[in-house]
Amino acid sequence: MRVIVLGGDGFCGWPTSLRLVAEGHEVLVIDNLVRRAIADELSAPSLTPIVPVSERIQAGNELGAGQIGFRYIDIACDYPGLSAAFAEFLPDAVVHFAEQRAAPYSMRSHTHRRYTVDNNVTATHNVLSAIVQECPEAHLVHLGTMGVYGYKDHGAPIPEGYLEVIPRGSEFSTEILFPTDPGSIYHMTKSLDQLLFQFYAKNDSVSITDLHQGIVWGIETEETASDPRLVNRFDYDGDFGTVLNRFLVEAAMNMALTVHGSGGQTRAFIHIQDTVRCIELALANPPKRGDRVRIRNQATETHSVIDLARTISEIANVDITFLENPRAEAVSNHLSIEESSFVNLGLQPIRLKDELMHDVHRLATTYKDRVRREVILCTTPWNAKRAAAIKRGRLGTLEPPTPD
Ligand code: NAD
Ligand code: USQ
Repeated sequence: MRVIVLGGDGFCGWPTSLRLVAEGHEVLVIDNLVRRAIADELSAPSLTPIVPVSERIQAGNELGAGQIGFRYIDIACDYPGLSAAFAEFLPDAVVHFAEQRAAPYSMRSHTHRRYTVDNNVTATHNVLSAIVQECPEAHLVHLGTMGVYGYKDHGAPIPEGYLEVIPRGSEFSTEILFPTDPGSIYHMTKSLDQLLFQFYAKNDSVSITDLHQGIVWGIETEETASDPRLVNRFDYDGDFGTVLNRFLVEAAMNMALTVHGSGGQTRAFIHIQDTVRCIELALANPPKRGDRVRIRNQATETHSVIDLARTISEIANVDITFLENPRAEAVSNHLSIEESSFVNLGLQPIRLKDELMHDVHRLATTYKDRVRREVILCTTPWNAKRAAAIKRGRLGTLEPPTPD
């Protein structure tokens, strides 16, 4: 298959590109390297020493089976460049990772809010438009997020995209997109993406899979671990570090685990190796042109933040600290999702309990000296109320705070 990977220099995009090459596909990575630039802006480089993209690509080509190439294109700002790349490469499939993906970063300031919306929504629309213009047969696989649905209790598992409703007074049922209720500017852009997909699937019969992914954790995949030049990026700072990966680093550093609020927030998780596998499975099972958007929930486990903290605290013998939550989010929630789609296609999920200790050990032994403690705390309040709460805040207590 000929596959374009948009955002192929990032945390999920790089291991996916390598897996596709290892499987013998021809891959073109397109990236504007903005994630590397944002790491400089935040003075928070990847924990792992990632090499320049040209070296990565060279090493990727030594993997064997397939070929990998690279183009530097800003897919939100350079539509002519993007459509020319599509016209030249003529992909069978396009995998779209190229968005600003950190919720806290999207809530930093008006500049960051506007950047996130401009970048993500325009990027997605440009990709759809370029597919219609240059390669209408191509299958688009997009990385969406479980967080589009928000974290109120739904009373039933969140389905894979659609909800059956019978409008009052009607005798007929219909299926609508499961209602979104995003909790950050970033998550809102993923809700907006969904409407763009719905339109282009209907109007232009674009074949689209939208993967509603949970929080990705873990350090490496088979391919990224096979050569130091192929090492994946790993973020642990207050904006881009995600909760479980941050806890792994904190444990490796013998620091207390930073739980926001009481830790009752329940979220969906998936290991990076399973992310890569799910994308392979999605590519192998495209919806037919003319079908509605295929939405798959891409997560393998749900856990509350406090349960994760307790598990890691036990295995690594570190404390837990409860911090005033900078985010405006439910103090606690239940979360249940339908997740049969990928298991039915053959996914055998990696379980958190089996891998955690391996990752803590790997971080502690290999990368500990590169950790910058000053970037760990999450400091961006999501609204004025949260800013005030942090000012009068309770940092570093060892008992859970009482809910607001
Ligand atoms: P990342 O920031 O590591 O990678 C994104 C890549 O896209 C970066 O290399 C960046 O330079 C590139 N990019 C961004 N805007 C671009 C533009 N305008 N033009 C060209 N390249 C651009 O993020 P990630 O963790 O790899 O996430 C990839 C996707 O998966 C995102 O869409 C994210 O929303 C989704 N996702 C991630 C997670 C997670 O836990 N990491 C969970 C659920 C969903
Ligand atoms: N949290 C802590 N302590 C920390 C860091 C986070 O308690 O040190 C809490 C947060 O307050 C939040 C939860 O952990 O309640 C999850 O935070 P996160 O940063 O791990 O995840 P999130 O902001 O939701 O975003 C991440 C990715 C995003 C992806 C999303 C999937 O950055 O790209 O879309 O996970 S999901 O959450 O399913 O929407």
